Order: sequence, then structure tokens, then C-alpha cells
Amino acid sequence: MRILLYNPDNGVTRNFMPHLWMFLLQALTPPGHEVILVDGNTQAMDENDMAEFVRKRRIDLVGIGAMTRMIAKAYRMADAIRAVGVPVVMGGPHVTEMADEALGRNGGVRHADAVALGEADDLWPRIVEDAERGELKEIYAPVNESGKEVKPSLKPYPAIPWESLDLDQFNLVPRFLRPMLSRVSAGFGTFRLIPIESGRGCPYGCEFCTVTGFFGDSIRFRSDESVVEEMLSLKRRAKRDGGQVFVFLVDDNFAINPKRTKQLLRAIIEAGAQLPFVAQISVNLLRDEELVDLLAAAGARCLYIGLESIDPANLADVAKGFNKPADYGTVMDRLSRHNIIPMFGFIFGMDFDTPGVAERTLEQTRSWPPGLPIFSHLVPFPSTPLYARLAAAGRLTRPKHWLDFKPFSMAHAPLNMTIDQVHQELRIAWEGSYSAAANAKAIEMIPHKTVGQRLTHFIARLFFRGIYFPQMTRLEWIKLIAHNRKTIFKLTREVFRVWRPLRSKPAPAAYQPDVP
Ligand code: B12
Ligand code: SF4
Repeated sequence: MRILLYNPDNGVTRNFMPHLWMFLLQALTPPGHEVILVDGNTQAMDENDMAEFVRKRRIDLVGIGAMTRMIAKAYRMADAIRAVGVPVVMGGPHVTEMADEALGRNGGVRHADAVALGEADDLWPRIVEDAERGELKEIYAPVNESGKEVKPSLKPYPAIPWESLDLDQFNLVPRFLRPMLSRVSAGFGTFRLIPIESGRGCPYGCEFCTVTGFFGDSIRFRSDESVVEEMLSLKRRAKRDGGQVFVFLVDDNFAINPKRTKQLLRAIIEAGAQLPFVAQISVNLLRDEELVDLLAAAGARCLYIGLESIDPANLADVAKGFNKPADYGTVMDRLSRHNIIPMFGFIFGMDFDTPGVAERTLEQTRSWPPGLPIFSHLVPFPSTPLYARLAAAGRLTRPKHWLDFKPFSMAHAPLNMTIDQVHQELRIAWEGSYSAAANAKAIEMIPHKTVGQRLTHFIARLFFRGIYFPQMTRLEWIKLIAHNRKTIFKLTREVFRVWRPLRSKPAPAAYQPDVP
């Protein structure tokens, strides 16, 4: 069969990283089938394009995976595919929670022929075989003969053939810049952010999060050897392409078992498998200085931390009382000393938030070394304890918000603010963090860092700003560059001052960036 694995965009925003599930299912597909990957974030398609693609490429089966915020688009695409007679299997967090919706069992339209619930590592080969025989079942659940749920072990873990995969669609360097940048230096024309996982599961059970419910609170790890081998393989790929590979370790809490994480980091260092990477770790675990030393030595360049709120009452309310706001500044300092850029998330619209929450939060963040903040509102995802609580209290204003996805638009009534006030606070926080003045200030705050580190931080700021203020067109980018021209001019002058003496030396085959 010719199988298409498709991850939609949500029609509004774009993601910057390929999704691991596609590579994983591709690697788990039984031999004898051709698997084509399409990420809607890099290859924009509408329903007509998709129907045409499926017809022209003679696709026999389509697998679609989607988060809640992409599900409306996923359903539209699935409908278009089914209309040309090709079966659709859907999987991922949303349809796991809302299988009836995808299968049209709740009185709505049917979008999928089959749904895979939960982790599909062990289910996928069976789904492919059933599809080949034309005997797809409606629901595939990861259960044993006695109906008990079985989580896949990550030992063994399939080898994703990074060295031979066609990764063209995942190059983050804009197409029109590639030829020019490749001429500057061999490694400039390609930059790929590659997802890999070292483990699954998080036992913390924060009220708004789907992870504990989906992956379970029993944590499973890959072997150190398999992670190291994957990093080495990516390193070989980067060398071969003469480009950059930046790894996103997608574990929800990469240091959930600090002893094991340290062991893995040591294994990476010993094998010389370091690649620049970003990981997600909760703030309580980053009090550990040795852990941060090892993270930096193993290649960590950024860490994402869900700070959520500066108000302990809010944190306790969403079962995240293990975050101690008093620790935030110390952890940010520690990361900055290790040249790791902190990326941190705040959520507004929690029950103890009141007007002015943005300014109060910004006041704190301004006292820390500069990082990359992300502000969102509380989102009641289906099947979370938060959703159940708000539904029971009659506070959901858009109970099926995913069918009408609007970025940064609340779906429930907060307790001590209005919905409009929360939206207003979000705007203040984003504007206050990523205006041209805020960007300039952030770069001024790190004069002791190398120009490469400051440049990286600045470029990251431009991209992060785009999460709230979408920069989807060339014109929007031009405006952004014009607004930030002073900082750009200053950094460019420094870059030339540092690089001019180096120009006489021969260029290395693969440029290794001087990033923080
Ligand atoms: C990496 C990641 C991101 C990346 C981008 C996604 C990417 N390109 O991978 C970044 C950092 C950008 C991101 C951003 C966001 N994320 Co995110 N992210 C993750 C994370 C940590 C890992 C995803 C992953 O690769 N997991 C490992 C793979 C193996 O698991 P999987 O994707 O679930 O796939 C398995 C099954 O679901 C199934 N499966 C999946 N697809 C398919 C398809 C078929 C056909 C089949 C058969 C099976 C199948 O099989 C796979 C193997 O078992 C998850 C949490 C998690 N641990 O999954 C959150 C998660 C997906 N994100 C989440 C959220 C909420 C967000 C944000 C909205 C956060 C925010 N407030 O801004 C943004 C939105 C981004 C956007 N613009 O769309 C939620 C989604 C909840 C939901 N119901 O939709 C999750 C689950 C975390 C959570 N806290 O609940 N995220
Ligand atoms: S610590 Fe992170 S991954 Fe774990 S339950 Fe809380 S929000 Fe979810």
C-alpha cells in the first residue's frame, strides 16, 4: 500500500517542528509499504489540494494525527480524503479523548474510518495489516486479551532512519534565503529542529494537562544506548548535509527521574553525541546544580519551563503547587550562567488572577536574565480534570472550542476577571515582552555573552513574538525587521567586527554555531 501520514496545521498558526509520531509510525510500518509524510505546517494544503494529492499519488490509506487545536482542520481534511474513497485512520491526543466525535457516533458527521486510542506504537502494524485486507475496525485500543490497558515499552525502541529520510520539507531556513546563505558558509543553508524522545509519562497530574491521563503516571524510558545512537545518527546526518540539526527532546519532563537523566547526559557526553538541544523540565527539578551542569555540557541551549503563574494560590488551585515562585529567579540565573536560554510559559485566566496580572508578571520577569516567555490563557482540554470541573460549574462558554479554533480566545468564564480582560492582559504581556524596545533591552542585558549568543537570542525573540503576533507574510517580516532595525544594526556591526579577521581562514566543512 501507499500510506500517507498527515499532520495538519490549524489553518491559523504554524508549527516550527515536525511531529515525532509521523517518523515513529513510519519506522513501525511493516515492510512492503511506501510511507509518505506531509506536515501541513510546511506544506500548506486545503481540502481540494489534499483530495488531488491523494488521487494523483494513488494513496491507499491516510493516517492523520492532531492535537485539539488542529482537529477542526484535521476533520475537514479527513472528510475530503474519504470523499475520494480513501480510508482514514485518526490518532493522537484529541481523538483518544473524543473518539465518538471522530467516528460520528455523537450524532455529528463521521470523519474517520478508524481511530487509534492512546499510544499507537503496538497498534499501528495491526492497523496497516487490517487496512490492507480491507478489514479496518472502528477502534483500536492498546489493551491485552483481558481488556487491560497496556502501555508500550520503550525498550526496544524503533530506529528512525534519520540519515536516509527525506527531510527537505523540514528545513527552517526560508527557501529564498538558502542559496545566498549556503554561499556565506557551508552550514548556513539548512537548519532542522528534530524531535526525539527519551521517555514518556509524567506523574504530576496538573489539572489542565492531558499528559498524565494520556501517557499514564508510570514513566517509561528508552535505553541510554538507543538515545545516544539516535543522537549520533543525527550528528552524522548534519555532517553529511553540512547543515545544522537542533534536537527537541519532547519528554514532558526530561528530568522527571534526575538520577536517570544525569546518567543519560553522561552517556551522551562520553559518546561525543552532543547536539544543541532544547528540553522541557519543571522548575522544581532545576534546583539541582549538578543536573544543570550536565545539561549544559551535553548540549542544552534552551529549556522550556512551565512556570504557569507567579501566584502560589493559582498554582495550588491547578495542582501545580510544586512550582515555587520564590525559586523562579534563582533558576533563571542558574540557566543563564550556563548559557542556557530559559523559555518559560505563563497561563492567565486562572481563578485567582485579577486585572493587572500581566504587569505583575512582567515586573518579575524583568528582574531575571532575559528569556523567552510564552503567555497563554487557561484552556480546558477534553478529558482533563479542569474540563470536568469547569463543565460541572457551568463555566464553559465554548464547550466544543476545538470545533471553532481561535487562537488566544478563552473558552470558559474566569472567576475574578472577564474574558475580555484576560485577552487584554495577554496582549499587554506579549507586547511588553517582545516589542522592539523589549527586544533591545533584552540584548543590552547580556553584554557579557558572545555576539553569536546574543544574535541567537535576538533571532529566537523574533520567532517567539510570532506565536502571538503571527508573522505569516513577507510584509509582516519586513515590518518586524524595520521596527527592530536599531538592534539589528548593532548586532550586524559586531558580527562583522568579529568575523572579518576570520574571513582569511579557510571555512570549516560544517559550520558549528557559536550559540549559547
Ligand atoms: C513537542 C510538543 C510540542 C511542540 C510542537 C509539536 C510537535 N511538533 O511535536 C511545541 C513545543 C511547539 C508544542 C506547542 C504546543 N503544545 Co505541545 N506538546 C508537545 C509534546 C511535549 C510532545 C509531542 C510528542 O512528540 N510526543 C511523543 C509522541 C510519540 O506522542 P504522540 O504525539 O502523542 O503520538 C503517539 C499517539 O498519540 C499516537 N498518534 C499520534 N498521532 C497519530 C496518528 C495516527 C494515524 C495514529 C494511528 C496514531 C497517532 O501514536 C503515537 C505513538 O504512540 C506533547 C506532550 C506529549 N508528551 O505528547 C505536548 C502536547 C501535544 N502539546 C499540547 C499543547 C496544549 C500545546 C500548545 C497548545 C501549548 C500552548 N498553550 O501554547 C502549543 C500549540 C502548538 C501549535 N502551534 O500547534 C498538548 C495537547 C493537548 C491536546 N489535547 O491537544 C500536549 C499533549 C501536552 C499537554 N500539556 O497536554 N508542543
Ligand atoms: S508537570 Fe508538565 S507534563 Fe507533568 S502533568 Fe504538569 S503540566 Fe503536564
